[in-house]
Amino acid sequence: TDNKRFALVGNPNSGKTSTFNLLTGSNQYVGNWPGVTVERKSGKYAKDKTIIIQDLPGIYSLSPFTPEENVTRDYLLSDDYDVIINVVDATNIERNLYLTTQLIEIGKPVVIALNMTDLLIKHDIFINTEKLSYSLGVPVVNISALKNQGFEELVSLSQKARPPQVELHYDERFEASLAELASATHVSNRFELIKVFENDEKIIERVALSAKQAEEVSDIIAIAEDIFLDDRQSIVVNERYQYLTSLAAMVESRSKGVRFNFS
Ligand code: GDP
Ligand code: K
Ligand code: MG
Repeated sequence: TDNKRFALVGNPNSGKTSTFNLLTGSNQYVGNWPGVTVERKSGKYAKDKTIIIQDLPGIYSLSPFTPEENVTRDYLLSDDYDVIINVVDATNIERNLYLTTQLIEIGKPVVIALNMTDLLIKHDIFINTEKLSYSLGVPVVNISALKNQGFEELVSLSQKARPPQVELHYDERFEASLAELASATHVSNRFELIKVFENDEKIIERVALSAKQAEEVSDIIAIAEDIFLDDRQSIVVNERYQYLTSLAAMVESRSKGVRFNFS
């Protein structure tokens, strides 16, 4: 079909519902996700009914721990959509982009809707969206769901979005482990590779490692845990935070805050 399917994803309180309501108007369908009591909302773009928008539960991470994370993750790993629209609270990018790193690793087209931009002046925050877009390899659009600004550009960029143009690069030692995991297995998708590193049971089941591969994976990760003096899940969390700390320092300046090294 000619339909384009957008998946709306973001942290709780990033403005997803406001964004969904503005895009869909009264063209909304409310139900439940199968098997869980998590509300499911989808709709059509008010100005173009060939665009289908799926709202997803607000989450901080694509871990398999909460029903919301599970619903969002299963959906994002399916073929039921074309583009991820990641709603990000512009007043809190370092925290919000933690989820973004994972969304980008899935490998499907991602567009960042930088929301709450109406608050930036008041909060004395400046964000260089071009640098942010370049660093993450995905388009970034300034929006304000409060003021209904930026939505036409958001839709138009989302319609032509391509898969992420760069691979987020972590610490060399971690990258070396991931490269070893990739060559010891048939897993090449970045999201799956990192989840295998984390020992994510569902993903390991999904990629169906052979017994021999699973053994090699265990060895590679045991070595990494020795080198990092940390456990596999914490290693990944720390890698993401380190990446985001330096990204935020590069793209954001807060005149009353802690960062002065904006260039
Ligand atoms: P959700 O949890 O991601 O669905 O977020 P909501 O859409 O419910 O928004 C959370 C809160 O932020 C609500 O009080 C909204 O009115 C407010 N909000 C959403 N978008 C904006 C925005 O662009 N600017 C401002 N100032 N507030 C917003
Ligand atoms: K949310
Ligand atoms: Mg909501």
